[in-house]
Amino acid sequence: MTRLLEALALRPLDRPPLWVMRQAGRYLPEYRELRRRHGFQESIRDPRIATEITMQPIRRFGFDGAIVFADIMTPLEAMGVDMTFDPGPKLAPLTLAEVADLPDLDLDRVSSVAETLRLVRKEVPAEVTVIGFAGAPTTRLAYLLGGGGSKDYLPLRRAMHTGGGELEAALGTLARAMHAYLAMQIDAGAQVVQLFDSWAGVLPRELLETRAFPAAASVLGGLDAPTIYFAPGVGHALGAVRSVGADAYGVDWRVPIDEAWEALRSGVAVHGNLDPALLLTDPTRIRAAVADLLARTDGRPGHIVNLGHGIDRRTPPENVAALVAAVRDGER
Ligand code: 1CP
Repeated sequence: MTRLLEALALRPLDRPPLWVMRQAGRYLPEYRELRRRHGFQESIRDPRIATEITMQPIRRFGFDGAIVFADIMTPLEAMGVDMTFDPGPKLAPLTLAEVADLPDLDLDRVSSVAETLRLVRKEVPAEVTVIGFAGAPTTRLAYLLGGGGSKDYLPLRRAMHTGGGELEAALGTLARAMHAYLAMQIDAGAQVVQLFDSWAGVLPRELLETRAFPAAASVLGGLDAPTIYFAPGVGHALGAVRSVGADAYGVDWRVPIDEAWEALRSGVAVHGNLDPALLLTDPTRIRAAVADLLARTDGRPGHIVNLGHGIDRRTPPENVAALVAAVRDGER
Protein backbone atom coordinates (compact mmCIF):
# COMPACT_ATOMS: atom_id res chain seq x y z
CA MET A 1 0.00 0.00 0.00
CA THR A 2 1.18 3.54 -0.65
CA ARG A 3 1.91 5.95 2.20
CA LEU A 4 -1.23 7.98 1.47
CA LEU A 5 -3.46 4.88 1.37
CA GLU A 6 -1.89 3.66 4.63
CA ALA A 7 -2.76 6.99 6.25
CA LEU A 8 -6.33 6.78 4.93
CA ALA A 9 -6.55 3.29 6.47
CA LEU A 10 -5.42 4.86 9.79
CA ARG A 11 -2.19 2.85 9.96
CA PRO A 12 0.81 4.24 11.91
CA LEU A 13 3.65 5.61 9.74
CA ASP A 14 7.22 6.88 10.21
CA ARG A 15 6.12 10.21 8.70
CA PRO A 16 2.78 11.50 7.40
CA PRO A 17 2.17 11.65 3.62
CA LEU A 18 2.22 15.07 1.97
CA TRP A 19 0.58 16.65 -1.05
CA VAL A 20 -0.72 20.15 -1.69
CA MET A 21 -4.09 21.21 -3.05
CA ARG A 22 -3.70 22.84 -6.48
CA GLN A 23 -0.10 21.64 -6.56
CA ALA A 24 -0.13 21.74 -10.38
CA GLY A 25 -0.52 25.32 -11.51
CA ARG A 26 0.57 28.85 -11.92
CA TYR A 27 3.19 29.10 -9.14
CA LEU A 28 5.36 26.67 -11.16
CA PRO A 29 7.49 28.21 -13.96
CA GLU A 30 7.27 24.95 -15.94
CA TYR A 31 3.44 25.17 -15.81
CA ARG A 32 3.45 28.80 -16.98
CA GLU A 33 5.86 27.87 -19.77
CA LEU A 34 3.56 25.07 -21.00
CA ARG A 35 0.50 27.32 -20.75
CA ARG A 36 2.16 29.89 -23.03
CA ARG A 37 1.72 27.34 -25.81
CA HIS A 38 -1.56 25.65 -24.78
CA GLY A 39 -4.88 27.02 -23.52
CA PHE A 40 -6.28 25.91 -20.14
CA GLN A 41 -9.17 23.83 -21.49
CA GLU A 42 -6.98 22.47 -24.30
CA SER A 43 -4.46 21.33 -21.65
CA ILE A 44 -7.17 19.44 -19.78
CA ARG A 45 -8.58 17.83 -22.94
CA ASP A 46 -5.20 16.57 -24.19
CA PRO A 47 -4.22 13.62 -21.96
CA ARG A 48 -0.53 14.01 -22.78
CA ILE A 49 -0.45 17.67 -21.73
CA ALA A 50 -2.65 17.02 -18.67
CA THR A 51 -0.37 14.14 -17.65
CA GLU A 52 2.72 16.32 -18.05
CA ILE A 53 1.17 19.04 -15.85
CA THR A 54 0.09 16.45 -13.25
CA MET A 55 3.66 15.13 -13.14
CA GLN A 56 5.43 18.52 -12.86
CA PRO A 57 5.04 18.94 -9.07
CA ILE A 58 5.75 15.22 -8.51
CA ARG A 59 9.09 15.47 -10.31
CA ARG A 60 10.05 18.75 -8.68
CA PHE A 61 9.04 18.02 -5.08
CA GLY A 62 8.37 14.28 -4.73
CA PHE A 63 4.88 14.68 -3.24
CA ASP A 64 3.14 11.51 -2.04
CA GLY A 65 -0.01 12.18 -4.07
CA ALA A 66 -0.55 13.14 -7.73
CA ILE A 67 -3.88 14.88 -8.38
CA VAL A 68 -5.14 14.64 -11.94
CA PHE A 69 -5.02 17.96 -13.80
CA ALA A 70 -8.57 19.11 -14.59
CA ASP A 71 -11.02 21.56 -13.01
CA ILE A 72 -14.11 21.10 -10.86
CA MET A 73 -16.08 22.64 -13.76
CA THR A 74 -14.67 20.30 -16.45
CA PRO A 75 -17.52 17.74 -16.33
CA LEU A 76 -20.16 20.50 -16.62
CA GLU A 77 -18.96 21.11 -20.15
CA ALA A 78 -19.82 17.44 -20.76
CA MET A 79 -23.36 18.22 -19.54
CA GLY A 80 -23.75 20.88 -22.20
CA VAL A 81 -22.79 23.99 -20.18
CA ASP A 82 -20.41 26.30 -22.09
CA MET A 83 -17.81 28.26 -20.16
CA THR A 84 -14.52 30.06 -20.41
CA PHE A 85 -11.76 30.45 -17.80
CA ASP A 86 -10.40 33.88 -16.87
CA PRO A 87 -8.66 32.55 -14.77
CA GLY A 88 -11.68 31.10 -12.88
CA PRO A 89 -14.80 29.76 -14.63
CA LYS A 90 -17.16 32.24 -16.38
CA LEU A 91 -20.54 31.16 -17.76
CA ALA A 92 -24.06 32.43 -18.44
CA PRO A 93 -25.98 31.99 -15.15
CA LEU A 94 -28.57 29.18 -15.09
CA THR A 95 -31.84 29.01 -13.14
CA LEU A 96 -32.47 26.23 -10.61
CA ALA A 97 -34.91 24.60 -13.05
CA GLU A 98 -32.27 24.66 -15.79
CA VAL A 99 -29.73 23.02 -13.48
CA ALA A 100 -32.28 20.36 -12.47
CA ASP A 101 -32.90 19.64 -16.18
CA LEU A 102 -29.26 19.26 -17.19
CA PRO A 103 -28.72 15.98 -19.05
CA ASP A 104 -26.83 13.10 -17.45
CA LEU A 105 -23.06 13.35 -17.67
CA ASP A 106 -21.91 11.97 -21.01
CA LEU A 107 -18.94 9.86 -19.91
CA ASP A 108 -17.61 9.75 -23.48
CA ARG A 109 -17.14 13.52 -23.29
CA VAL A 110 -14.90 13.24 -20.21
CA SER A 111 -12.98 10.22 -21.46
CA SER A 112 -9.84 12.38 -21.74
CA VAL A 113 -9.82 12.66 -17.91
CA ALA A 114 -9.95 8.84 -17.70
CA GLU A 115 -7.14 8.58 -20.24
CA THR A 116 -5.04 11.09 -18.24
CA LEU A 117 -5.55 8.98 -15.11
CA ARG A 118 -4.41 5.85 -16.96
CA LEU A 119 -1.28 7.65 -18.21
CA VAL A 120 -0.51 9.16 -14.79
CA ARG A 121 -0.87 5.75 -13.13
CA LYS A 122 1.78 4.44 -15.54
CA GLU A 123 4.13 7.37 -14.99
CA VAL A 124 4.13 7.87 -11.23
CA PRO A 125 6.57 5.98 -9.01
CA ALA A 126 4.83 3.08 -7.25
CA GLU A 127 4.86 4.85 -3.87
CA VAL A 128 2.90 7.86 -5.24
CA THR A 129 -0.90 7.73 -4.92
CA VAL A 130 -3.07 8.89 -7.82
CA ILE A 131 -5.91 11.20 -6.74
CA GLY A 132 -9.09 11.87 -8.71
CA PHE A 133 -11.50 14.65 -7.83
CA ALA A 134 -14.81 16.39 -8.48
CA GLY A 135 -16.66 19.48 -7.29
CA ALA A 136 -19.43 18.97 -4.74
CA PRO A 137 -23.05 19.80 -5.70
CA THR A 138 -23.21 22.94 -3.51
CA THR A 139 -20.02 24.44 -4.90
CA ARG A 140 -20.93 23.69 -8.50
CA LEU A 141 -24.41 25.12 -7.93
CA ALA A 142 -22.75 28.29 -6.59
CA TYR A 143 -20.92 28.75 -9.90
CA LEU A 144 -23.90 27.75 -12.06
CA LEU A 145 -26.40 30.14 -10.43
CA GLY A 146 -23.87 32.97 -10.14
CA GLY A 147 -22.15 32.58 -13.52
CA GLY A 148 -18.72 32.33 -11.88
CA GLY A 149 -16.86 32.99 -8.67
CA SER A 150 -17.99 35.75 -6.29
CA LYS A 151 -17.36 37.11 -2.82
CA ASP A 152 -20.70 36.23 -1.27
CA TYR A 153 -22.49 33.63 -3.48
CA LEU A 154 -25.88 35.28 -2.86
CA PRO A 155 -27.80 33.37 -5.58
CA LEU A 156 -26.71 30.06 -3.98
CA ARG A 157 -27.60 31.24 -0.48
CA ARG A 158 -31.00 32.51 -1.60
CA ALA A 159 -31.75 29.18 -3.32
CA MET A 160 -30.62 27.17 -0.28
CA HIS A 161 -32.93 29.19 1.99
CA THR A 162 -35.87 28.91 -0.42
CA GLY A 163 -35.49 25.15 -0.70
CA GLY A 164 -38.26 23.10 -2.26
CA GLY A 165 -38.47 20.55 -5.03
CA GLU A 166 -36.49 22.51 -7.59
CA LEU A 167 -33.50 22.86 -5.28
CA GLU A 168 -33.63 19.16 -4.36
CA ALA A 169 -33.83 18.26 -8.06
CA ALA A 170 -30.90 20.54 -8.98
CA LEU A 171 -28.67 19.13 -6.20
CA GLY A 172 -29.77 15.62 -7.16
CA THR A 173 -28.83 16.13 -10.82
CA LEU A 174 -25.38 17.41 -9.86
CA ALA A 175 -24.84 14.65 -7.28
CA ARG A 176 -25.73 11.85 -9.72
CA ALA A 177 -23.41 13.25 -12.37
CA MET A 178 -20.50 13.61 -9.92
CA HIS A 179 -21.00 10.10 -8.55
CA ALA A 180 -20.75 8.71 -12.11
CA TYR A 181 -17.73 10.93 -12.84
CA LEU A 182 -15.84 9.76 -9.74
CA ALA A 183 -16.72 6.11 -10.41
CA MET A 184 -15.26 6.54 -13.90
CA GLN A 185 -12.06 8.03 -12.42
CA ILE A 186 -11.72 5.10 -10.01
CA ASP A 187 -12.15 2.63 -12.90
CA ALA A 188 -9.43 4.50 -14.78
CA GLY A 189 -6.90 4.28 -11.93
CA ALA A 190 -7.66 6.91 -9.28
CA GLN A 191 -6.72 5.27 -5.94
CA VAL A 192 -8.49 7.89 -3.83
CA VAL A 193 -10.99 10.60 -4.77
CA GLN A 194 -11.50 14.04 -3.26
CA LEU A 195 -14.73 16.03 -3.31
CA PHE A 196 -14.06 19.80 -3.25
CA ASP A 197 -16.80 21.85 -1.57
CA SER A 198 -14.90 25.11 -1.70
CA TRP A 199 -17.80 27.50 -1.10
CA ALA A 200 -20.10 25.48 1.19
CA GLY A 201 -18.64 27.48 4.09
CA VAL A 202 -20.75 30.54 3.14
CA LEU A 203 -23.82 28.67 4.43
CA PRO A 204 -25.15 28.71 7.99
CA ARG A 205 -24.83 25.45 9.94
CA GLU A 206 -28.45 24.46 9.48
CA LEU A 207 -28.27 24.64 5.69
CA LEU A 208 -25.00 22.71 5.68
CA GLU A 209 -26.67 19.97 7.73
CA THR A 210 -29.90 19.83 5.78
CA ARG A 211 -28.71 20.47 2.21
CA ALA A 212 -24.95 20.68 1.48
CA PHE A 213 -23.70 17.68 3.49
CA PRO A 214 -26.49 15.30 2.36
CA ALA A 215 -25.83 16.26 -1.29
CA ALA A 216 -22.10 15.55 -0.81
CA ALA A 217 -22.93 12.26 0.93
CA SER A 218 -24.97 11.10 -2.03
CA VAL A 219 -22.00 11.74 -4.36
CA LEU A 220 -19.61 9.67 -2.22
CA GLY A 221 -21.90 6.82 -1.16
CA GLY A 222 -21.04 3.46 -2.72
CA LEU A 223 -17.76 4.47 -4.38
CA ASP A 224 -15.12 1.77 -4.56
CA ALA A 225 -12.11 3.75 -3.23
CA PRO A 226 -11.27 5.84 -0.15
CA THR A 227 -12.79 9.33 -0.21
CA ILE A 228 -11.75 12.77 1.06
CA TYR A 229 -14.25 15.61 1.62
CA PHE A 230 -12.82 19.11 1.68
CA ALA A 231 -15.02 22.04 2.67
CA PRO A 232 -13.01 25.04 3.92
CA GLY A 233 -14.74 27.49 6.26
CA VAL A 234 -17.05 24.96 7.94
CA GLY A 235 -15.46 25.30 11.38
CA HIS A 236 -18.96 26.23 12.61
CA ALA A 237 -20.27 22.78 11.59
CA LEU A 238 -17.42 20.32 12.23
CA GLY A 239 -19.60 18.20 14.49
CA ALA A 240 -21.99 17.57 11.60
CA VAL A 241 -19.59 17.18 8.69
CA ARG A 242 -19.08 13.45 9.42
CA SER A 243 -22.57 12.86 8.00
CA VAL A 244 -20.90 13.13 4.57
CA GLY A 245 -19.48 9.65 5.21
CA ALA A 246 -15.97 10.26 3.81
CA ASP A 247 -12.84 8.41 4.97
CA ALA A 248 -10.95 11.68 5.45
CA TYR A 249 -11.76 15.36 5.89
CA GLY A 250 -9.75 18.38 4.80
CA VAL A 251 -9.36 20.93 7.59
CA ASP A 252 -8.79 24.60 6.74
CA TRP A 253 -6.16 26.79 8.43
CA ARG A 254 -8.54 28.70 10.70
CA VAL A 255 -8.98 25.97 13.33
CA PRO A 256 -5.96 24.31 15.05
CA ILE A 257 -5.79 20.81 13.57
CA ASP A 258 -5.92 18.97 16.91
CA GLU A 259 -9.11 20.81 17.87
CA ALA A 260 -10.65 20.14 14.46
CA TRP A 261 -9.75 16.43 14.70
CA GLU A 262 -11.30 16.30 18.15
CA ALA A 263 -14.51 17.84 16.80
CA LEU A 264 -14.55 15.34 13.91
CA ARG A 265 -14.18 12.51 16.46
CA SER A 266 -12.18 9.31 16.04
CA GLY A 267 -12.19 6.89 13.15
CA VAL A 268 -11.40 9.31 10.31
CA ALA A 269 -8.26 10.65 8.68
CA VAL A 270 -7.66 14.39 8.32
CA HIS A 271 -5.68 16.41 5.84
CA GLY A 272 -4.34 19.85 6.48
CA ASN A 273 -3.93 22.46 7.54
CA LEU A 274 -1.13 24.97 6.98
CA ASP A 275 -2.25 28.45 5.94
CA PRO A 276 -1.46 28.92 2.22
CA ALA A 277 -0.23 32.41 3.17
CA LEU A 278 2.50 30.77 5.25
CA LEU A 279 4.12 29.67 1.99
CA LEU A 280 4.51 33.36 1.08
CA THR A 281 6.87 33.85 4.08
CA ASP A 282 10.27 32.16 4.42
CA PRO A 283 11.81 28.72 5.11
CA THR A 284 12.44 29.46 8.81
CA ARG A 285 8.78 30.26 9.48
CA ILE A 286 7.68 27.31 7.35
CA ARG A 287 9.87 24.90 9.35
CA ALA A 288 8.49 26.27 12.63
CA ALA A 289 4.89 25.92 11.41
CA VAL A 290 5.49 22.33 10.25
CA ALA A 291 7.04 21.49 13.65
CA ASP A 292 3.96 22.95 15.36
CA LEU A 293 1.61 21.04 13.03
CA LEU A 294 3.41 17.72 13.62
CA ALA A 295 3.45 18.35 17.38
CA ARG A 296 -0.31 18.91 17.32
CA THR A 297 -0.98 15.69 15.37
CA ASP A 298 1.72 13.86 17.38
CA GLY A 299 2.06 10.88 15.04
CA ARG A 300 -1.64 10.11 15.26
CA PRO A 301 -2.48 7.62 12.48
CA GLY A 302 -4.49 9.23 9.70
CA HIS A 303 -2.79 12.59 9.33
CA ILE A 304 -2.05 13.73 5.76
CA VAL A 305 -0.03 16.94 5.59
CA ASN A 306 -1.62 19.50 3.26
CA LEU A 307 -2.51 23.17 3.16
CA GLY A 308 -5.79 24.47 4.53
CA HIS A 309 -6.77 25.52 0.98
CA GLY A 310 -5.20 25.64 -2.50
CA ILE A 311 -1.68 26.97 -2.95
CA ASP A 312 -1.50 30.62 -4.04
CA ARG A 313 -0.04 31.40 -7.46
CA ARG A 314 2.42 33.90 -5.90
CA THR A 315 4.10 31.12 -3.84
CA PRO A 316 7.88 30.87 -4.41
CA PRO A 317 8.67 27.24 -5.37
CA GLU A 318 11.65 27.33 -2.92
CA ASN A 319 9.16 27.68 -0.08
CA VAL A 320 7.32 24.56 -1.22
CA ALA A 321 10.68 22.75 -1.26
CA ALA A 322 11.21 23.95 2.34
CA LEU A 323 7.80 22.54 3.31
CA VAL A 324 8.62 19.14 1.78
CA ALA A 325 12.03 19.04 3.51
CA ALA A 326 10.52 20.00 6.87
CA VAL A 327 7.94 17.20 6.67
CA ARG A 328 10.61 14.65 5.68
CA ASP A 329 13.01 15.84 8.42
CA GLY A 330 10.21 15.40 10.92
CA GLU A 331 10.34 11.61 10.35
CA ARG A 332 9.80 9.78 13.59
O1 1CP B 1 -4.80 30.25 -15.81
C1 1CP B 1 -4.74 29.07 -15.43
O2 1CP B 1 -3.73 28.37 -15.60
C2 1CP B 1 -5.95 28.51 -14.77
C3 1CP B 1 -5.84 28.39 -13.29
C4 1CP B 1 -6.50 27.11 -12.85
C5 1CP B 1 -5.84 25.90 -12.53
C6 1CP B 1 -4.36 25.65 -12.55
C7 1CP B 1 -7.89 26.87 -12.75
C8 1CP B 1 -8.99 27.81 -13.01
N1 1CP B 1 -8.07 25.55 -12.37
C9 1CP B 1 -6.85 24.94 -12.24
C10 1CP B 1 -6.61 23.52 -11.92
C11 1CP B 1 -7.35 22.91 -10.81
N2 1CP B 1 -8.49 23.37 -10.26
C12 1CP B 1 -6.99 21.71 -10.17
C13 1CP B 1 -5.83 20.88 -10.69
C14 1CP B 1 -5.16 19.89 -9.94
C15 1CP B 1 -4.30 20.40 -8.80
O3 1CP B 1 -4.83 20.49 -7.66
O4 1CP B 1 -3.10 20.60 -8.98
C16 1CP B 1 -7.94 21.47 -9.17
C17 1CP B 1 -8.01 20.34 -8.18
C18 1CP B 1 -8.88 22.51 -9.23
C19 1CP B 1 -10.06 22.59 -8.39
C20 1CP B 1 -10.83 23.84 -8.33
N3 1CP B 1 -11.17 24.70 -9.34
C21 1CP B 1 -11.44 24.29 -7.16
C22 1CP B 1 -11.42 23.55 -5.84
C23 1CP B 1 -10.16 23.77 -5.10
C24 1CP B 1 -10.05 25.02 -4.32
O5 1CP B 1 -8.94 25.59 -4.33
O6 1CP B 1 -11.02 25.42 -3.66
C25 1CP B 1 -12.12 25.48 -7.45
C26 1CP B 1 -12.92 26.35 -6.50
C27 1CP B 1 -11.96 25.73 -8.84
C28 1CP B 1 -12.54 26.85 -9.63
C29 1CP B 1 -11.46 27.59 -10.32
N4 1CP B 1 -10.90 27.18 -11.49
C30 1CP B 1 -9.87 28.00 -11.83
C31 1CP B 1 -9.75 28.98 -10.80
C32 1CP B 1 -8.72 30.10 -10.78
C33 1CP B 1 -10.74 28.71 -9.86
C34 1CP B 1 -11.03 29.44 -8.54
C35 1CP B 1 -11.34 30.89 -8.64
C36 1CP B 1 -12.74 31.25 -9.03
O7 1CP B 1 -13.68 30.69 -8.46
O8 1CP B 1 -12.88 32.14 -9.88
